[in-house]
Amino acid sequence: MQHQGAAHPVADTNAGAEANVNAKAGDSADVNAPRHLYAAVSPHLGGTCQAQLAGAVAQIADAFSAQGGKITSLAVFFRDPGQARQVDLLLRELYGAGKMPATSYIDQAPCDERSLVALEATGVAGDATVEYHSPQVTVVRYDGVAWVQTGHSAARGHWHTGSAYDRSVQAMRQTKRLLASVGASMDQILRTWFYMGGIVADDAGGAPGTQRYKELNRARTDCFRHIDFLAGRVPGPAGRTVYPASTGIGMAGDDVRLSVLALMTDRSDVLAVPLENPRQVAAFDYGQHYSPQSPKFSRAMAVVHGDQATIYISGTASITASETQHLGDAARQTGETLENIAALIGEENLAGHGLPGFGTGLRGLGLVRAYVKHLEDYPAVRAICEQRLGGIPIVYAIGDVCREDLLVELEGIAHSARPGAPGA
Ligand code: 3EB
Repeated sequence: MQHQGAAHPVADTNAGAEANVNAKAGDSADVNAPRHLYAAVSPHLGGTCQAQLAGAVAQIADAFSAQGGKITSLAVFFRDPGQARQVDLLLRELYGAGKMPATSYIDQAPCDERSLVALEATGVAGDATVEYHSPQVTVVRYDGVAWVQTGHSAARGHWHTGSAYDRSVQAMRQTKRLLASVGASMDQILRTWFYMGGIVADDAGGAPGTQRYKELNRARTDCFRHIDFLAGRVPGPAGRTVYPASTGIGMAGDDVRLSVLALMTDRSDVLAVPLENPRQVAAFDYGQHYSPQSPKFSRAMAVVHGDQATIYISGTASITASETQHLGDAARQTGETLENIAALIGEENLAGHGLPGFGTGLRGLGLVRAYVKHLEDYPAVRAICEQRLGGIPIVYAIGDVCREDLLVELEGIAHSARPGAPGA
């Protein structure tokens, strides 16, 4: 029987926020088996950015502790990026020394116009230990596996100068340092999030006529050229193309930021399998007209541990083959995007990638993030997501998708278990 980890929406509460919480995976008889927790909060009761933030942080803490869990990462979406410093200080105060999760600062306005800030959080419950190394690195350990999540510094870095290419390289170097601080390395990355101000604009700091996103792709291609991602963990013939799952998305301002998730383990039975979408051309094979150096990412990354799989789904849009579908129609683009995700994580595709039994459907999703290009499309995008995905945690934020004609992009995390697994 097809199966996915139980979803337990446990909190939808007071405080004027939609704290939407989900526990996924580890759906075994063992109550101590590690479980992934997800939450999204978009406060709407007024007050200052700080007040909304404090309320949302408290709600996430309550919801996760009700599951016996702890927070492992936080993504903060700002209406006013000028608030980043204050928000960072407040978060340090709220969490306390040595207890702040890896935090990403994303200069994208929440779609709900009442929200000055929106939060997305991941957590873990059960037999897992959480190490809060710094506000930029959390390590989660269970079953001999360490998951490393990195975030950003809230300080507008003085090093943030120069071209889009240089900034992209700097973001990758910074990530390399953060990973090294906990003994991890770039080749252990399975998921990247690239946030770029002015992503579809010309690069003022670079050669005339170069688009910033294309410069990001050039920098990523140069940096990734020498990295043998997830070597030894990917089944199949050696030398195949392996890139992390990814999101590449616009934000306000002109910064370039990178968050990553990496996997450290000595266990040889933990597999990482990059997934391509049967409905789409691989992004790394996109034509030159799209970007001279193609975007180096996989459509998803499935991490298989025992009978469980966690599938990190890249930013996905209304593209089939390599063409945008439904020009100008955000509702139909959302539907097409969900079809793409369903095909990507479906049994046929997983079996085609050597993972029979690990397929799931939209019901397997534990967390989704929706990037909407134009605020006016938010009601339609949200209606379709809620209709197809139910009450799972979703943050909706305004983000420029890196092709002019794409109006919406969705990413997420899905969980599945092979039938016959204990408790499946
Ligand atoms: C697409 O399918 C949409 O540059 O890392 C999606 C996910 C997109 C990741 C990236 C870009 C990236 O091509 C754009």
